[in-house]
Amino acid sequence: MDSIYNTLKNVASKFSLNGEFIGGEPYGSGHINDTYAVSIKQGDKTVRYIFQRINHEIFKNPVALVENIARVTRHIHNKLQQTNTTDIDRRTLTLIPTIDGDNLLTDNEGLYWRAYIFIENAKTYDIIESTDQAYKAAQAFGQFQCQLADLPSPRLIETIPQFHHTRSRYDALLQAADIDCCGRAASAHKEIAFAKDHESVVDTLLDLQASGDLPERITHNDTKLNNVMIDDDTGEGICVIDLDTVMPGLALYDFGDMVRTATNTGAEDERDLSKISMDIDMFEALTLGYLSTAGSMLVPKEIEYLPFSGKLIALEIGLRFLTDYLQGDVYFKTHREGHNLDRCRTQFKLMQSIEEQEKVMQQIVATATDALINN
Ligand code: ADP
Ligand code: GN1
Ligand code: MG
Repeated sequence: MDSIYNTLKNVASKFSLNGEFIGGEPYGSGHINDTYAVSIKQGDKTVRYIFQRINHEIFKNPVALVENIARVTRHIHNKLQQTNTTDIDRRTLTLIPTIDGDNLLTDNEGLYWRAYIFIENAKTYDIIESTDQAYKAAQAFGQFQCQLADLPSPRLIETIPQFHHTRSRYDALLQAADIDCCGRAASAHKEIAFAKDHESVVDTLLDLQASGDLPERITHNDTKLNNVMIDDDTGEGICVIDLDTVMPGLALYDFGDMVRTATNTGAEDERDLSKISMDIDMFEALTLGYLSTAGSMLVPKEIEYLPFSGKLIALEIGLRFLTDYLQGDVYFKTHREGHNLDRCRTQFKLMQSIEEQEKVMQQIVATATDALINN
């Protein structure tokens, strides 16, 4: 038996799963944690669970992180119960406790594990397939923000401080380019120049937050399309997942990351940049879906900056991929040489495409907002 099998078997024995471990395999395409689908025989049924080894190089305080997730999922669970929802464990993540009653397991090697109920009959998508999917995903992320608007205090902990602080991301890039520890800056000189040319964008939302025009909310902060499960039968965005970065943030960071991932006509790591552009129909679907759930909660500046947010987040994630490339690929999982540079290039190409279409995007938001007010 291989070592993953033995590791998962050992980890499974520490969680309250009431059954016999059958096997497990790596699952999904996330860039940060190690995710596994694990099968457990319970009576005559085989039931799957998601096991995740939390990347503690990135998430420095896994105990507090899982406590955030427990609070958030409990809150949503209670809300769903109040509306007599029947399939609650498909509509919010459900942590499985360890046999000691904790939400987190520390194994013999000091690695951190958690387990979730597996949401069956639903999938995540790395690349969008239809405008309907964009609408439904945005609806789900908007609903998630609304569900958390009345989470009781205390404030959630910041699992990664300054996660969406675009100015800090920009400064980190300049520093990495300056130090050039891996001798890669020359191969990325065009991308570094692109970043410098767009410095004027990086403070926009931070300034609006500082002036009080944008409120702090509880946000997801990683609203990639593949962080919402889409129901196989109904196409509904049934459950928002990947809750490691749920913390105080701006609603626009969430909408921006939806735009970055759901409107891109190519893959995040596509090498043929002629395939990368912003699909305006997807943008319209995202706008309508998001406003259908979160619209009544948003303040005017949040609505006004919806088109801008996609451009900002494409730039910000591009800066992060580029920084990681220059630092030797120490943050994001990579699967080939130059992977992070390829990812950076798609983000910058996407940003350009958004800039070219910003006027139309603004019209779409204006029309959608009028419709919201008149309904
Ligand atoms: P990462 O932080 O590495 O992106 P995720 O939490 O997003 O990890 O999980 C990776 C993938 O595993 C998701 O894209 C999804 O396909 C799958 N997944 C995660 N949680 C569940 C779940 N509870 N049920 C079914 N699939 C899940
Ligand atoms: C990471 O975990 P995953 O793959 O959903 C990253 C996001 C980036 C994204 C880029 C904690 O998300 O911030 O936008 O990759 N998550 C973290 O694809 O850094
Ligand atoms: Mg994910």
